[in-house]
This record gives sequence, C-alpha cells and structure tokens, in this order.
Amino acid sequence: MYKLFWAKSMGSMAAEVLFEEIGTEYEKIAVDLEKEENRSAEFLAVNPTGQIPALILPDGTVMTESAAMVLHICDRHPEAKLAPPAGSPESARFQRWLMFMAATLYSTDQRLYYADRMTTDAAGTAGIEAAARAAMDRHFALMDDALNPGPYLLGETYSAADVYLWMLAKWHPDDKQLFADNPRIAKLVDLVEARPAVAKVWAENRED
Ligand SMILES: N[C@@H](CCC(=O)N[C@@H](CS)C(=O)NCC(=O)O)C(=O)O
Repeated sequence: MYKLFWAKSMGSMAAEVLFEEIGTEYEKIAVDLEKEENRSAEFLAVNPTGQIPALILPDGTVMTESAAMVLHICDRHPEAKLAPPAGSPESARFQRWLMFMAATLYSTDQRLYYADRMTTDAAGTAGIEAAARAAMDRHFALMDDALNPGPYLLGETYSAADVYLWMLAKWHPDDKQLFADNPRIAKLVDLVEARPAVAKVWAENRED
C-alpha cells in the first residue's frame, strides 16, 4: 500500500487526488508542520527536508517532490489515463506544464508564504512577499493562456496536470482576484472540483 505523509491543504493533495481517481489503497500519515520540532524522527528519516509531501511506495521506495510523484503514480496506473502515453506530443505538453508549475508557481508560493526564509534581513520580507505576488500573477496568467482552448491543459482531456494546477489555485491568497484575472483557471477549478475524487479530497483538506 502507498503511504503518503500528509498535512491539511498542502502539497500532498495532488497525490491524494490521484489515488482517489485511480481507486487504489493508500494510508495517510499526518505530519504536524506547525513547528520544526514537531516532525517525528520517522518522518525526518523519510524526508530529511521535513517537507510535505513524502511518499513510500508499496515496494518501500521513498519518493519526495510532488511533481515526481504525479509522474510516477500516472506511470504505475496507466489504466486510469491520467497522463498521455510517454513520448506523445500530448505527453510533451503535459510534462512541460507540470514542470513549469512545480518549478515556478510552487516556488513562488514558498517565497510568499515563507518570505522569512528567503532573506537574512528581517526587514526585507515585505519586499519579497510583494515580488512573489507579482510573479504569481504573471505565472498564473501564463497558465490561463495554456488553458486555451481548454477547458483542460490537454484540451478536452482531463489529466493529472489539471489536478496540480487546481492544487496551486487553492493556495492563491485571493481566489476572487485569481478567477477574475484568469477566467479559464476559474472554469478549470470548477470542472476539477466537480469530480467526486477531488470533492472528497478537498472536503478532507479544506480549512474552513
Ligand atoms: N519541491 C517540494 C516542495 C514541498 C513543500 O514546499 N512543501 C510545503 C507544504 S506545501 C512544506 O512542507 N512546508 C513546510 C516547511 O517547509 O516547513 C515538492 O514539490 O514536493
């Protein structure tokens, strides 16, 4: 069985949705991210960075990195058709946007939410947060363009890349602004959230 180190509303949501879509068994192991000292030795042995998500595969292999998990889960469960066939033009598009989101949008979130880690100047965090917000707007605008013609990143075909974009959209600090500026993302979020697997995961992750 998969073992997913998990925290509410964090980067574990992508893998969690995929497991639900596939209908495979997985165990969630909750991690308290509030304070560094709350990380258990068991968790730190799996992921020394102390970050979520971490995943132990059924054969005991450890994975970190949310996008790598998405690729691996899709590879292991081709029958679920959550990613296009390897080597196809659709796969190039799928991997392009998945990697863009993981490398740019996710790290923009980190700059916004962990600005104190990005500088040794305690007075400098406001500037980092402002720059991260501006970058976030630019990156989501690129994703909105990528959804043309849509409604999914692969056109008419839903894929795990849409799940990843949904997760990032849920972390946006102002979803009204996000959706007003990016109507295709607004539509995608509605479509993705209408899926029973996603609705179930979101019900278990939402804070309010
Ligand atoms: N590159 C990693 C980033 C993981 C990450 O930043 N996780 C956040 C939660 S979404 C985390 O664990 N934050 C707590 C911390 O860094 O202390 C991935 O894609 O899995």
